[in-house]
Amino acid sequence: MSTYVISDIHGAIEPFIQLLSDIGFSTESGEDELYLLGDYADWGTRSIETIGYMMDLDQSPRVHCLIGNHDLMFLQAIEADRQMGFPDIIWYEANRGYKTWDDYVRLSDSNRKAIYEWLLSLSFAVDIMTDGRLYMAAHAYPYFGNRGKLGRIYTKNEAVWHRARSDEDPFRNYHGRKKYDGLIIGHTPTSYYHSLRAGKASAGPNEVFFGKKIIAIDCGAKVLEYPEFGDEYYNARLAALRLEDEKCFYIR
Ligand SMILES: [Mn+2]
Repeated sequence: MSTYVISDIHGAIEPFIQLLSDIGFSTESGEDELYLLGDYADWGTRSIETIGYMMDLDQSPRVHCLIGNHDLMFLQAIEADRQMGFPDIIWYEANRGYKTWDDYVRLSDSNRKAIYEWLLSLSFAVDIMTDGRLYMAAHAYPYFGNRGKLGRIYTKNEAVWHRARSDEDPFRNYHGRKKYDGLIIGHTPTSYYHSLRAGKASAGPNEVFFGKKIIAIDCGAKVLEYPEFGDEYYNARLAALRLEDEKCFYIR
């Protein structure tokens, strides 16, 4: 049994399906587990299709979907639209959600309701135990719900938005009983962490980043449809990390 983690698909549905094929993950057979750390939507033009695909995958008990900041913004736009008759314009302007929203409003009422309920159902963090190691996976930062003695409050907002530092122990303020070996996150492209470690101003490689307590896996797939981003575009990839042997699989 293997455990795979993928994050920040951002509408890149074709590379994602190819990556699943490359790692041999299927909901039809096998016993591997797949953790998806959020940001299914925005940037890529096939975001609604991507969300639909994730909703199907998520039917499997071996697939575990978390929420990202883009999925949360999408959810908040849906809720604003329901309450006020229009979505949050800031979400539109700043976060490349135009196409997601345009496609969403064209869906049938039942499909819109299904997306809304699926987004609402997503978790902010999950524990992953494998080979005697305990990880927490979240889109950006730990979240513990209301359980345990936390020492300080970890918020849902931080769980999807907060940028973990490459050298920090994100569990330093957690005083619960569990002993976490590491936090696995997406959200921040790994080139950022590699360039910080190298002390360079230019971007580092789009490779999975292994820090002391964090493992970052977002290899920048959000710009796969944007050649105008230059090097960022040419280096953009989608990564799958296999936890048991820390082998990384890449596709673009
Ligand atoms: Mn994100």
